[in-house]
Amino acid sequence: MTRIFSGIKPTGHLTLGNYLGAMRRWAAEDQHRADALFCVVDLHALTVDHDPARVRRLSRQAASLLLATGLDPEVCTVFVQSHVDEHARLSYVLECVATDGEMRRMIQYREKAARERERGGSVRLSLLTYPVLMAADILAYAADEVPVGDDQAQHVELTRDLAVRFNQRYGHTFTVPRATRPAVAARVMNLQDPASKMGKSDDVGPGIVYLLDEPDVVRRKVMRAVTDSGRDIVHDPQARPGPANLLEILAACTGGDPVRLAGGYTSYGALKKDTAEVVIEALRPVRERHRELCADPGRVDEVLRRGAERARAMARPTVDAAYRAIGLLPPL
Ligand code: AQP
Repeated sequence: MTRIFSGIKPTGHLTLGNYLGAMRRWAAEDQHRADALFCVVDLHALTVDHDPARVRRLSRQAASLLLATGLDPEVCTVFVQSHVDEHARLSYVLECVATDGEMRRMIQYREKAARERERGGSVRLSLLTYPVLMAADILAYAADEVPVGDDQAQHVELTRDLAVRFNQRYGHTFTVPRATRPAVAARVMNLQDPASKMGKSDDVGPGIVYLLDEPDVVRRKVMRAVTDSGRDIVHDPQARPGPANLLEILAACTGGDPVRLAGGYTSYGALKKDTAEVVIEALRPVRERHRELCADPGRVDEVLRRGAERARAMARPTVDAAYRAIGLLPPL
């Protein structure tokens, strides 16, 4: 059976980008067609300046939201990365296969490191090595597929390279995974700055729709989205990123095609109004289920406890095999 792994980083409140680019597909399709694992990758949240209490809080919230989007713990495995030691164990071994040049070429590293430096902060070493830990997350489970948004495609490519290199040098150990992306909304853009991705750790609040935003907040944010002075409405992400972003969001929420949808509008006002309403409807059940789960925290704890147990049992044989293959003496 196909094995799927994907994760979500508790670095901020989850956004419409996370939902349309990744989470929605995990719940609607991936968990039903494969042996799927979904992980709150909390170790990755330590790669930038962080508040420990906030990371803990956001990790719980991310786990609840994963369940609220429809992941069924009877069907798939939902867990927290730091609860399974195999991720960190394998990451070190993969660091012995990766090169520092490879790490420095990663776009997310370059962008985030530049942002940290601009703020006058220092860049954590873990930010540089984060893609190796992500490779470990994936390879530990022998995942065949990694459903992600566009921004993570380069990291999955690196994971493939590391798996192939390890297998060639030390003998076949890892499954070589491939990234899968959604047909639309693979990169939801910031509504106030459609040249930038809608990222959860960005500070530009009005351009980011959060999964737990109240309907009137969603409506206000979408109605204020930056468009352009063009008269016609077309889907052209390069030349017309603002309208294209709205069309992608509308298409993702309605199952339509952004190019065809563009033909049905003659004003930005109508496009924004329809987009706001479909987003509100798409998020409504998620917010409702999340509220129910908040009232029953023991349920989420139990899901995460069982998930970690299952994940540990799946990861251990592969990680042990990697330790043996690379030349480490098994425990005596
Ligand atoms: N704007 C987006 N459009 C489409 N997909 C997106 N994803 C994130 N933002 C968008 C996808 O969501 C999954 C989980 O993302 P992550 O938690 O690993 O964080 P990220 O990719 O680094 O995205 P963020 O939300 O922007 O986090 P920060 O700001 O903390 O770096 C992934 O599959 C991602 O592709």
